[in-house]
Amino acid sequence: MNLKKDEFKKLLESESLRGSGCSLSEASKIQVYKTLCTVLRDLLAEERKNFSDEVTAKEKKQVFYMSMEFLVGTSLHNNLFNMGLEAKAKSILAGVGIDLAELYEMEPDAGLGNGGLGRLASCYMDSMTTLGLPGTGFSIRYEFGIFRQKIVDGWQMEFPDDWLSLGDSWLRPRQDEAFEVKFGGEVKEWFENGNFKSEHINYNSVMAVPYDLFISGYNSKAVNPLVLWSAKSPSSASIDLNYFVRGEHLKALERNTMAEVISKVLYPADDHIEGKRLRLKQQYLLVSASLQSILKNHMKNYGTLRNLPDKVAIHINDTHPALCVPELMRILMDEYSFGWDEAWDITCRTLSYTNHTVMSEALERWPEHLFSELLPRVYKIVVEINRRLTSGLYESYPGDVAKIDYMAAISGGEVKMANLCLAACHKINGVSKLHSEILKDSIFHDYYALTPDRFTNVTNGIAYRRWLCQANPGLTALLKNLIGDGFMKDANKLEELLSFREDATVLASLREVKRANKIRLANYISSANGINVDPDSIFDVQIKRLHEYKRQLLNALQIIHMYRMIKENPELDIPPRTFIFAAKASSGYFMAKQIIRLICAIANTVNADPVAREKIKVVFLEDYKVSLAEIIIPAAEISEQISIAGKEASGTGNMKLMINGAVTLGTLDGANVEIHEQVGDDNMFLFGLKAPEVEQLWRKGYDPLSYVRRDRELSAILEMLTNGSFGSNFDDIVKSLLTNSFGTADAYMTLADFGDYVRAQGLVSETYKDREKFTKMSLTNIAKAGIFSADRAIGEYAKNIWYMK
Ligand code: 26Q
Repeated sequence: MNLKKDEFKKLLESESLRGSGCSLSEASKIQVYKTLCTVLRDLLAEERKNFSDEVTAKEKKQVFYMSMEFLVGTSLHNNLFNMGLEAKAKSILAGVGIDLAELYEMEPDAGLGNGGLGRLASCYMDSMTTLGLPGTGFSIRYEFGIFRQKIVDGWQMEFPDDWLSLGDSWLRPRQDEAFEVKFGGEVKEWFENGNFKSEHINYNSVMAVPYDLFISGYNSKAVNPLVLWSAKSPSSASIDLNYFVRGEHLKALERNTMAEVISKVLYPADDHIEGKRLRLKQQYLLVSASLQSILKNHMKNYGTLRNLPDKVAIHINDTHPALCVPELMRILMDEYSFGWDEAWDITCRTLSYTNHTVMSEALERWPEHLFSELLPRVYKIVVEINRRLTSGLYESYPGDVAKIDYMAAISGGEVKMANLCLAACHKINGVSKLHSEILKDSIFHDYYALTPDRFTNVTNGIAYRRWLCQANPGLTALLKNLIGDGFMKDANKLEELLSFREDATVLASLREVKRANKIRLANYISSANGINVDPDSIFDVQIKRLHEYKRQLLNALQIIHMYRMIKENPELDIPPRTFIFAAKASSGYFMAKQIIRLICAIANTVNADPVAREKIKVVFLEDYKVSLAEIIIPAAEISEQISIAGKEASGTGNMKLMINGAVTLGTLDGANVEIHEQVGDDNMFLFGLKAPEVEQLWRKGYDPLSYVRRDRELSAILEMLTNGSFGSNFDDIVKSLLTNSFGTADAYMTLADFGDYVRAQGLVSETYKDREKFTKMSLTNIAKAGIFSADRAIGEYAKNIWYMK
């Protein structure tokens, strides 16, 4: 951005005077922080206006990315970096005695998401903007984002994340552009001159107020908005006078607060679905307000909705915004008088859908009675969609009632959101090659067989300018020295690094950069956990949501094995290792919380053991979030990606770690398969059953006990979980591995993969002894990571799914 330092300073001084009533040099740190954010926000708002005017004038096609989650993280560093203002800001602030880095540290994360899916949405906003594509994100302005996690005696405790106290600075409210969203009530239906009519009556209104969070692009004129809806009760309903005049003043306000709870808090679950009324309200608030605003704007620009699919693409990020299907139908028919067939054609050609999971417990379904009571008009539309859908299916699969039931939008008293998307969307994609194949072969097979052309793959990608260039300035500077700065706009250029693979000086510099990052992380660990770790040990990290399928437990069991080996032979010749974990568990997920407790217990035992702690240390860092990931990832050397094959749709942490030079220790699952395609056997540590082998073993009948019987070491490790070796008992974990009576013991085959995992871990230790060799592996990973740029992924979405130029 073309802003001279003295102009920038002037803007800051005048905002300081306006907002804080004093000059920059007199302002407190918080005031300076807010001043800086406000100035940047207003600059972005101005650029946004220019960009949006250009898009409108040129009648460019726009994409709207609908997602219940955007894990934005912090924005100050990102915006200064993208706008080319970081050095100027630093020097202006230094002039008033403030270190810019301290302001970075003050900023709360905007944690409006749980994990992978939410962060992916944010990475995609960044790329769309850098590439100059007109894209708008739509989500909810949760007052409380993902909970803050504290660990007390190994137990996860959850605390509210009150991010708006400071995070508000980035948001620009548009109070007078709210949309009305209708809940409850009844539907009146009649015929008028032979035409079917319907009216939604006796409903409760909630107003959705938009807040813009402007997204900057790297060295780009484009600015895109992330629009966050906040629920507010309509002014007419804010106080119920009937109650008020009777002196029941609190009761008079009840309806008011009931409306506003809709956007209070993010649901902290990313694994199983909860059929909660409030969650459905959140989804409808997002969908209805967003679609109303898209259509209103389209009408303003084009005066018709007939060309909607040519000018607008609406993307459904997992099934959470699947209500887009019936809601778009509703608005087209009820508010713009379209007939069913034309409305359906427009709807199908406008909408596309990404699936992010194959786990059946995560496929959303809603009890029909709840759905019809809360959204009576939308329900009627779903019923009609389902009637037409199933009668079509009877023709394709005559008499196959089970199949039709499985594919229906409504069956067994439930509304099935994935099937609604499959019935309507013109494109459906998975998020890695393997995952997209699994969708076609298994869970979505019946739809795939009917319309194969609708199914496609877009392997996930990451905003590497955040995860490499901003988070790892040391490595970025080295790369610029070696290959120039072309890679900052074109990640494929990272491949030029390969020519330095045999260059001992470059390898030494790479090690030096990594060591500096490890020291930074070691300092963080020491201040956060009071544990001193050795920066010359291998930094081995597993950072992701806690879930049984991701198998943090497998990692933990292997650490116990290493601990036992060291106790048996204190002279054991292995390079010292620091195991670093960070993970939040869904609040109601008992087993996940037990696994956190186990990791913390192992940490306590190992770190206190004078012999073992010379060789291994274990650290569980609390409150995993974007800004913590930005500290851990640049320091990582081993990236643990050890999910059971077939369950991790893609993973994106694997890509962030790879581009920062960590070597993957993983199964052939999700995007690990494609990482392997890039770097080959020699530059990663593969182990474990492959997806088809997992399937086969299930069919054959998986017996976890047989592994324990065969392997005395394994049985000794499990015994330590129940005999108090780690302070307390972990009977529930052992039970989940061995004795579940429904044939679902060890559902994620931890014991089946244990042996091969131990072998691969041994190879990691052996390989690391040859530092030169290990550094070459690391270099190769950096060089080959370009394909995992979100720029590539967004390019594919734009071309193959959204049909944008
Ligand atoms: C659903 C209903 C009610 C409450 C919560 C939810 C819910 C919320 C979040 C269900 C799922 C999620 C998040 C899923 C997720 O993050 N999936 C991950 O998506 C990444 C991006 O594609 C992949 O890389 C990961 O493999 C996948 O696990």
